[in-house]
Amino acid sequence: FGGISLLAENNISVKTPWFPKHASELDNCNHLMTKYEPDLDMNHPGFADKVYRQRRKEIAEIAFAYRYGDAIPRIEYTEVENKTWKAVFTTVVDLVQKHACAEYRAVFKKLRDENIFVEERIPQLEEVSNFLRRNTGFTLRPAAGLLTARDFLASLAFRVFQSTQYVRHVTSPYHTPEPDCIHELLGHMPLLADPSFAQFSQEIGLASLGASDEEIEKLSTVYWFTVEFGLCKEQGQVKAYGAGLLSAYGELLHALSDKPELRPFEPASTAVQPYQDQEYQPIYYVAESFEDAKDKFRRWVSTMSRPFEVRFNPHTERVEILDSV
Ligand code: TIH
Ligand code: FE2
Repeated sequence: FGGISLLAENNISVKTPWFPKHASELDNCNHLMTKYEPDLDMNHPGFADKVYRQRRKEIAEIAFAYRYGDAIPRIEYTEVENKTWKAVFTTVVDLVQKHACAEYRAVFKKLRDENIFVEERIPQLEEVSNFLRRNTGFTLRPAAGLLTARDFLASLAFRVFQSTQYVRHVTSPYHTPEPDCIHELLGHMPLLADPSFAQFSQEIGLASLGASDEEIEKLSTVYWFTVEFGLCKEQGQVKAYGAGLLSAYGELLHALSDKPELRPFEPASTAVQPYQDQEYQPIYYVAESFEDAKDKFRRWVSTMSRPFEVRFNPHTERVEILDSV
């Protein structure tokens, strides 16, 4: 394959940070950022709630014990947890029709038709993982909380999405600053089952493997303004595709109001825009389409400094390293 040859692993420069080469090595990619944990953050709505914190610990243990190849353990969600889900789900059902992009709406309908998304109970990660597998080959792994950008992005390279399994505190159903399974399910799952979007997500992941710390920061910023908070055009209208918008009714309405600033998605400038993870975003980026976002992203990634290329082999679930010089 003209000019490109397979590189032995020990030929990678010693300066390249370690990265997983096989999906099983994602067992090592579970480092947490602790900034929004209910135990540590006094502003967390669960800070004073002992029962809530105990529940979070129980569910976190499942993620820590999880190993590649395991089925994702089932959680018996409590009545309160299911009630929180129902509150968010019923609002999202109404808003989606008007404000979500067509790709999201299509999969959302499929998830309802297959009885995976129902009002009364929180879907199990295992059933959603199986749904994704048959649509785009994505699968889920349980995560104990907010992961480091490097670990989280690395998993995307293998079409693996690390998903939290606990539920936000019942007193703040419509917005939480940390991810929870309602955000993962309503925000992320529909688009991970869309082929074009799944490809885009995986490419961000592939670009992150072995990247420098500065490049990881840029990639996670691009991820933030696209996968988490992206807007896109659809027949002259602006629609939401970002997961943080589709799981949080307050911010969705804010994003589509005349308050925030909207800018065209341009990876080079988007990647260096400081972002806001406590409150609503003051700035959103609008993509022309997923295909256009992918094209622009590819062109930008090709300007990055990594001295090798990577390619995912889905048959072996292995990342192959290609010398690009
Ligand atoms: N703010 C989102 C919600 O309330 O559903 C959750 C998050 C999005 C991005 C990071 S955390
Ligand atoms: Fe998210």
